[in-house]
Parts: sequence; C-alpha cells; structure tokens
Amino acid sequence: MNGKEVQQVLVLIKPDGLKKSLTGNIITKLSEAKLTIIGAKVVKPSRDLAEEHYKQLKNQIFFDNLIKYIRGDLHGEPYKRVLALVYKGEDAIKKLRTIAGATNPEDADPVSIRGAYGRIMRSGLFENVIHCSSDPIEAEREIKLWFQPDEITEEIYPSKKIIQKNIQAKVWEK
Ligand code: DAT
Ligand code: MG
Repeated sequence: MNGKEVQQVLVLIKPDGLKKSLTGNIITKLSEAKLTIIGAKVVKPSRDLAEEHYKQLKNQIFFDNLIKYIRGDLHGEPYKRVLALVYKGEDAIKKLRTIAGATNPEDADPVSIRGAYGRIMRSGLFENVIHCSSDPIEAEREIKLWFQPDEITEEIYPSKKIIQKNIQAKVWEK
C-alpha cells in the first residue's frame, strides 16, 4: 500500500471558519487534494457530541474552551454550528492535513488553511478553522460519531438494517 491506501477523513469547518466566511475558500483549497466528498451536513454539536469528539483531550487545560469553541459558544449565533464533510480517496489523511496545516496556526505553513486564517485566542486556545481526522482509526471513530450510514453515499464501513419501534421522528407537515 505504502501511503496509497484509500482512506476516509472527517473534516469540520469550525465556527470561526463559518464566521469569517471561509467556507468556499476552504472547500476550494481542499479540492486540490482531488478527493471525493461522500458526506456533508451542517451540525449544531451537542455537548455530548463535542466532548466525545475531543475525548482524548479531556485532561488538557484548554478542554472546556475547546468544547465551547467547537459548539460556537465563542462565536455566537448564527455560527453555533459546523459544516461536517467526509472525504474519501488515496492517502486522504496526509493530503488533507497538509492543506490544513499544523495544529498551532503560528507553526502552520502560511499558505495552509490554518496558517493563512488561524489565530491564537487570548485564552491560548488555537482557533484553527478546520478539523481533519489524524489517522484511519480516528477517522472511523469520528465519522461514525458525526454521520449515520444513510448520510454517506458509499458503504465505507459495514452497516446493518434494523427495524426500530417507538422511535420519535420529525417529518414535514405536508
Ligand atoms: P489537530 O486538530 O491538529 O488534530 P489536536 O487533535 O491535538 O490537533 O487538538 C484538537 C484541537 O485542540 C486543535 O485543533 C486546537 C486545540 N489545541 C490542541 N493543542 C492545543 C494547545 N497546545 N493549545 C491550545 N489549543 C490546542
Ligand atoms: Mg486531532
């Protein structure tokens, strides 16, 4: 395989990316990787979703701020949301993380997304515009957290059909 493995990646355009009107720029920049988008939706992350997403960082001093950040509490309405995307293709993780740039915007290549648009907040938190999964195991965990199988155009991980009784659902009135 040697880096040519087909991978999936969860990308989140974080609330600062939305507030700075960077959605189009970011998607254009990520398209340089020549991957396929196989899922996309706007999500208002619940506290549980945000904490589960960043659970490896639970012991970091910036964890509470990080949860506020990803939920949009630091950016206010109408930015309390993220654009969640799933990309698929050869070597997708490395390609997208290179375009995204280093975690710390000060260390990031100036032409990367984080280098060009990220900043360090007064609290010390890195406000770095996008999230990209870091490895295939994390990507699978994150994609399964943010998306249901039917929301992705391809069968990327095994799924099963079940019949759910007494499940409340919201449907259009007409
Ligand atoms: P990445 O998003 O590059 O995978 P990560 O998973 O280590 O980085 O951290 C998740 C987010 O937490 C990161 O995008 C910004 C914030 N963060 C990480 N390390 C930080 C630090 N040392 N100081 C402030 N914010 C940090
Ligand atoms: Mg990470």
